[in-house]
Amino acid sequence: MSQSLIQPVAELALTGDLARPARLTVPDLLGWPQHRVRVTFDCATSGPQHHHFTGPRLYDVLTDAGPGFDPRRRKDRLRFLIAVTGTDGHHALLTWAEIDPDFAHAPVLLAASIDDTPLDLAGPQLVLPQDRCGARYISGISAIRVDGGYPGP
Ligand SMILES: Nc1nc2c(c(=O)[nH]1)N[C@H]1C(S)=C(S)[C@@H](COP(=O)(O)O)O[C@H]1N2
Ligand SMILES: [Mo]
Repeated sequence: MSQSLIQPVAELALTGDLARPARLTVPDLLGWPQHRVRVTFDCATSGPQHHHFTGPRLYDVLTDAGPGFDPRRRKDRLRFLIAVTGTDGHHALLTWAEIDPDFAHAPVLLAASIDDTPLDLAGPQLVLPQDRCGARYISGISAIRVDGGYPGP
């Protein structure tokens, strides 16, 4: 009856080499420690953009999903890729080592809000303060796949 009034809630699928694959909404992301960052990035078509974002660390969310490496062996993590896809098909890769505190420790966020506007309906946005260019700031994230490739020796 009132079905047409129900707003679609964006869901993010965490899949791949994970012990605990999950489907997360933006409100679910508020369950991790929240970080706030101000960033400037350059867009090739519209120039410098300034925003502030809040949300959990990508590292914290993915670690809780149980990536399939031996956490005691640092070298075992180096084969893992993180593939991030938006609802429009925009797609980018990170490596696990990029966000791992034992390696590059980049403070990448899975933002739940942009400029104090919640992203509940649009879906979370990837925030990479280390990037000069805006192209990996994927908005409307629908899927994150963790891929360990071939097991190491
Ligand atoms: N889903 C999705 N996210 C995206 C893009 C896109 O095409 N699709 N473009 C990227 C690019 S090139 C830039 S510069 C920033 C633009 O962010 P803004 O629209 O807030 O300026 O979003 C990034 N995120
Ligand atoms: Mo851009």
